[in-house]
Amino acid sequence: MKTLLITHTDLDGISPIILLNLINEKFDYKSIEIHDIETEFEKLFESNIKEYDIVYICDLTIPESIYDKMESENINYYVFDHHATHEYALDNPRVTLVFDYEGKKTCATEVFYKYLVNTHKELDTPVIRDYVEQVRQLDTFTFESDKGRDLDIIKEALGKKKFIQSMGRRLKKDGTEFTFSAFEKRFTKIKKEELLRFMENKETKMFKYLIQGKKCGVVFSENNKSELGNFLSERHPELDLIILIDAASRISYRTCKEDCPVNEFASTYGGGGHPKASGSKFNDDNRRKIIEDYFGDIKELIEEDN
Ligand SMILES: [Mn+2]
Repeated sequence: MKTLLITHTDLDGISPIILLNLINEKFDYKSIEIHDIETEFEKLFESNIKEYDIVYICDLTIPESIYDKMESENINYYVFDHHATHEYALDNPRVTLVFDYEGKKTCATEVFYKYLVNTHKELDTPVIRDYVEQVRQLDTFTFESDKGRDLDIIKEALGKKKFIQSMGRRLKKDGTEFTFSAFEKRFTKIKKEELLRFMENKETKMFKYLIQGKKCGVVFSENNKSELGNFLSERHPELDLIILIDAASRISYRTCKEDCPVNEFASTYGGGGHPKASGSKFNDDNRRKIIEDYFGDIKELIEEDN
């Protein structure tokens, strides 16, 4: 049987790969960015997606046009997700979309884990359960300890491939919980201190604007956007939300407030996401405007074919 897993690139997207490895099934995977979903699926339709007996899709909100295409091409797909923007697919029997389990916000890894564990009891160990819980805490920003954050730091440091290998090995171990090595503990402590200095510095460079009647803190950042957005929102209760501009890629919206759903705010700009964490595109036209505004009377060079 040929299996393909299509998933997101963050910890919640990578972890389904680790879980699938644990059941020793052979499979291919593709981890893709949200803004690349359409082009990546386009490529898959053009190449070999039809060769797979089963296609799992995790942690990605799939546009309706791709659902239509998968149906018409008779793809045997199963989707596992937790994004509110995906709500329109709730009635699709191939889609397992869960926002919370008994009031506790969930993540794609947990939704997929619950599916796998039904038929693979070997995944039902304290170490794997704890790992999934740490991914959930990180992805939903509902921390009970720092372990989820530490996992993400280690993922960033190791890179995707090595992280998948390393976690795969240790999730097979016995124990009462998921644990870090002494080195990892020291390493994550230093990285968290570094992160705090970074966020405090960004705080001093935050602009404040009234946008759509909301009090917004606006910062430029390419890194640590979730941590930074949450940090600034907590430190500035006078603000409704934090806007993080990553000019090379996208705009993120974060809040820790219950009464200011940033996915609604983001939808005005063609974006979406969760009530407390959303994003919208920042495209080449937006970037050109910055260049033109700054440098004034300029002319873009168009490459010519010779
Ligand atoms: Mn997720």
